[in-house]
Amino acid sequence: MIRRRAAAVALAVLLAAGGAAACGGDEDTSAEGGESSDDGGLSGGSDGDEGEGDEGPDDLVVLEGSEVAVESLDNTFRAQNIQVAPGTTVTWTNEGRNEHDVLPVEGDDWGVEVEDFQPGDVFEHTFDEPGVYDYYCSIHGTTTAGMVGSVVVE
Ligand SMILES: [Cu+2]
Repeated sequence: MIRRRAAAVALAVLLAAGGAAACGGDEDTSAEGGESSDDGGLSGGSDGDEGEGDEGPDDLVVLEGSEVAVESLDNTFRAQNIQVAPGTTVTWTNEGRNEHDVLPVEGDDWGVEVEDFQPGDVFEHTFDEPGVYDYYCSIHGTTTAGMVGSVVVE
């Protein structure tokens, strides 16, 4: 969503400025509602530099709206696991300096190859059917580890 995107851009600017805090600043502020069961809320608020190590499948970010965004940055998808309503268009933007791809773990009816997902590139797909759509970047991950993500449509 807009705010999250802005935050990512700000982070990218920071990185471009030479900041070494590569994986930090994972703001959860765009997660709708007050159900921050995993986090207990952003305590501190000191420009959090927590790293993003343990975003598991439990860390499902519910995104509302007909169009939602996922960033591909520093070899992670952010947010990694999202939940959207059927008919939602999910947009992946390569915000970092590395090339990536977005490949479904099952099937091949959506996704983007590396040549079309260079830094600055955008890929979007509309998910009409309810289901769990796991995906990964074959350059920085496998189907089960590394640069992986999922879209839960329900
Ligand atoms: Cu990648």
